[in-house]
Amino acid sequence: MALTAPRGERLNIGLFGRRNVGKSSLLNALCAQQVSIVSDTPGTTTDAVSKIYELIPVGPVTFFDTAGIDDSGTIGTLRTAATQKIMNKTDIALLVTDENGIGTYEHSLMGTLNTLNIPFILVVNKSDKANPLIADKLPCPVVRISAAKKENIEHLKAVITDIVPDYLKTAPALVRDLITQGQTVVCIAPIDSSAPKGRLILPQVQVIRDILDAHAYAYVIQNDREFLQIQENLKTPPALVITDSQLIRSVAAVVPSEINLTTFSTLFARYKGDLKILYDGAKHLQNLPDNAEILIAEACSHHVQDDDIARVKMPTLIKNVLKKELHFEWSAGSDFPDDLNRFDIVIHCGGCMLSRLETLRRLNECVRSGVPVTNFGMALSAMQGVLDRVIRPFGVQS
Ligand SMILES: Nc1nc2c(ncn2[C@@H]2O[C@H](COP(=O)(O)OP(=O)(O)OP(=O)(O)O)[C@@H](O)[C@H]2O)c(=O)[nH]1
Ligand SMILES: [Mg+2]
Repeated sequence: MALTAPRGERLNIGLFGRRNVGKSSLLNALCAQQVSIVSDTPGTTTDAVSKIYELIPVGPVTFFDTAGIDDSGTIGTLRTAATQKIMNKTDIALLVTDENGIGTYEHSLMGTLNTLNIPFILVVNKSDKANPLIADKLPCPVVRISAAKKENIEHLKAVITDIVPDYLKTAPALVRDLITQGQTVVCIAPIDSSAPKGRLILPQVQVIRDILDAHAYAYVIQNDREFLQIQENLKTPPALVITDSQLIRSVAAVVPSEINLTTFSTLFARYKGDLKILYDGAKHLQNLPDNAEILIAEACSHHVQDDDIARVKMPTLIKNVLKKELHFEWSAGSDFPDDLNRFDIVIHCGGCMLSRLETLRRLNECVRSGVPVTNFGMALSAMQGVLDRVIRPFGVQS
């Protein structure tokens, strides 16, 4: 099971703490294997070690054992930038300490983990040696273990399971919460040269399925002209119109303003990611300075077409609208840059190849690096002046 689970569904669990507290020993105890080198010389782990593991009862996880950091430091003096990078992609953190309990470093790290919105557990190791006094009021569960003697490891696994936040476990609805039984939804899916032969693309199929699950009626058409034609046939106006982002401008021009209108990308921004983060990112596009550095990130690598959205359409549109000197960089596949903070904004693809967890993790990485992030569809809407209209059905406030 562990090795067949989709990579994106694995939780990233990071082990952080001072040197020599027993992080590597804990990793070995959790995996019941000798994964990471243990020694009594402080600073044994210098580069982060990752280990894929089926952690029962948590599920598939990737552990990251990091280089220890000295007590004197705060997060600003992390011994290695690598540890910070690991933290940026951490879903759950184990803050490991030893018989010395918690001091300045642990308090500083707790503050950082809170700021970064990373759920964490304080793991007090070496309980076979001593049981240090730990303050009652900490913002996290406290688990005392002995990694060397493999004591209380099962309990720690149970606590890890408990702190997995709900938003990582369950996705919001795709569209069904926006409609009710018996209503009509118009879906606009252009069949152009970029459409796959003989079928619809997966996001369109998923939306139609969700409409059917809501026992509402899906009308599937190709463009704004067809919308005008079917409008005459409909006795009551549609509850919602969902269009491909590339047609949003012409569709917005013909759909009466009192009818809710959105795009497939916006639905997926909420379903797969975080609508608020992506909406804020899209609004930020207008504020980009001259010479802004823009990262266009795609989750898959594919053959680049002449009118490729990432390489051609998106940069051209943004340059035309903003009338500024802008610099673009591209990333593809799993190749998401570590040094995100050199960008002024990240524009990500819809992430149909990424799981929700993987998408959220990328958004978190941007937020944690202080970089606004949006997606292709919402950027297209923003650049065509219809961002607030496509957001309206969701009631998201800026
Ligand atoms: N008594 C006792 N010793 C432990 C325990 N866990 C680890 N140790 C010892 O503590 C020392 C450091 O363990 P490591 O696992 O290498 O510690 P680390 O946090 O990975 O250290 P760095 O990689 O240097 O940051 C080793 O000598 C371990 O044998 C424990 O539960 N009890
Ligand atoms: Mg180590």
